Amino acid sequence: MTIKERVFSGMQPTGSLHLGNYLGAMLQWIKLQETHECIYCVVDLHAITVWQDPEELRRSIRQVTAAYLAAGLDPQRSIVFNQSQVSAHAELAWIFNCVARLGWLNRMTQFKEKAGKDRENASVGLFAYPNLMAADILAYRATHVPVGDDQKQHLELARDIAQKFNNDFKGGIERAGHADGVFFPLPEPVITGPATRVMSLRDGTKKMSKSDPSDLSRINLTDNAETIARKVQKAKTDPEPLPSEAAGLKGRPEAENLVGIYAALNGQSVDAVLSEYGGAQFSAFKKALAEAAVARLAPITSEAERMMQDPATIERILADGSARAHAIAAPIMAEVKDIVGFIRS
Ligand code: AQP
Repeated sequence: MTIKERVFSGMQPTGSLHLGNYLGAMLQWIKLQETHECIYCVVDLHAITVWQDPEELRRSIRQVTAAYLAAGLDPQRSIVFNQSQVSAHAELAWIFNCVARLGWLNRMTQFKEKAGKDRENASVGLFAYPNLMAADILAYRATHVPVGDDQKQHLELARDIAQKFNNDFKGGIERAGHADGVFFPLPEPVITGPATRVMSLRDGTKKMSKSDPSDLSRINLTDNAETIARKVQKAKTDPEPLPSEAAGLKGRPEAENLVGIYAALNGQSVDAVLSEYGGAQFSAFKKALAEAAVARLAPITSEAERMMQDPATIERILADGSARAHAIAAPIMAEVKDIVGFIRS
C-alpha cells in the first residue's frame, strides 16, 4: 500500500513564539498548506516536561494558537489543535517508550543541553520527550515534518523508532493487510525555512529560544515596534564594519546571524544583502533590520492580540481541530493495538 503524504509539526506553548520559530518553521508550515494535508499542533504535553504554571500554560496555549492563525495557518484547510486533547499521542508514546532503546535517548543533545548539570533532577518526561515527538508524527502516519535545524536529531530518532516498530512487528503488520510489512512511514524532515537556525541576539553561538532567561536574546511575535527596535539596537555585534561577501562573515557569529535574519525577512540572499551593506557600520544596518522585522511582524502581532480578546473562538478552533485529529489517529491506534497484541472490545 502506498502511504499518503501528510505533514505534521508542532510548537511548545512554553512562552510566546519568537522570530526563530517563525523563520525556521512557521513559514514552511504556511507554504505546505498549498500542497499538502497538514496537521499543526500546540504541543502542550511537551511543554510540561519542564515546570509550567497552570494558568500561564493555558494562556500560552491560546497565545501560540493565536500566533499560528495570525501568521497564516488556515484552520479550515489545515488541522490546528492542542496535543493533550487527542489521547493517541500519550498512548502511542508509551508504546514507543517500549520500542526505543535507552542508548538512543542517551545520545540526544537537546536533553543534555536542557537538563544541564542537574541531570538527576530533570523530569523523566524531558528524557523521553523524543519518543513523544515520534508518537506525535506517527499517530497520523505523517510523512513530512517541517522543523528548524535543531530538531534534526529528534527526527532521525523518530525514523529509527518507526523502522524498529516495523521490524519488531513485521508478522502482525503483514497479517493486518500491509503486504509490504510497512506500517509506519519513515518521516522526512523538511528543514528548508529561510533561516533554519536563528541565533540569540545576545550570543551568536546560542540558538534563539523561548526559555532563554534574557528577553533581549529574542524577538517575540508579541513584541511591539519599539521593543523590536530596542532589542535589535542592543543586539551584540563586533567592532568591524560588515563585509562585502558571505565569506567575510566566517568567525563572526553575531554579524552572520543579523545578516541572515535580514536576508530571511526580505527574501534575499546573504550575498545580495552584503552587496548593499558591505562596508556599513552596524548602526545603519541595525536600523534597516529593525524596520524589516517590524514590517513583517507588526500585522501578525496585532492580529494575534485581537484574537486573544476572544478566547472562546480560539478554544472552539482547538476543539474542532482536536476532533478532526482524533478521527485520523483513532483508527491508526486501533491497528497499532491489534499489531502489538492488545485485546480491545
Ligand atoms: N532559533 C531557532 N531557529 C530556527 N528554528 C527554530 N525553532 C525553534 N527555535 C529555532 C523551530 O521552531 C519549532 C518549534 O520549536 P519548539 O517550540 O517545539 O521548541 P524548541 O525547538 O525547543 O524551541 P525553543 O524556542 O528553544 O523553545 P524552548 O525554549 O521552550 O525549548 C521547531 O521546528 C524548531 O526547530
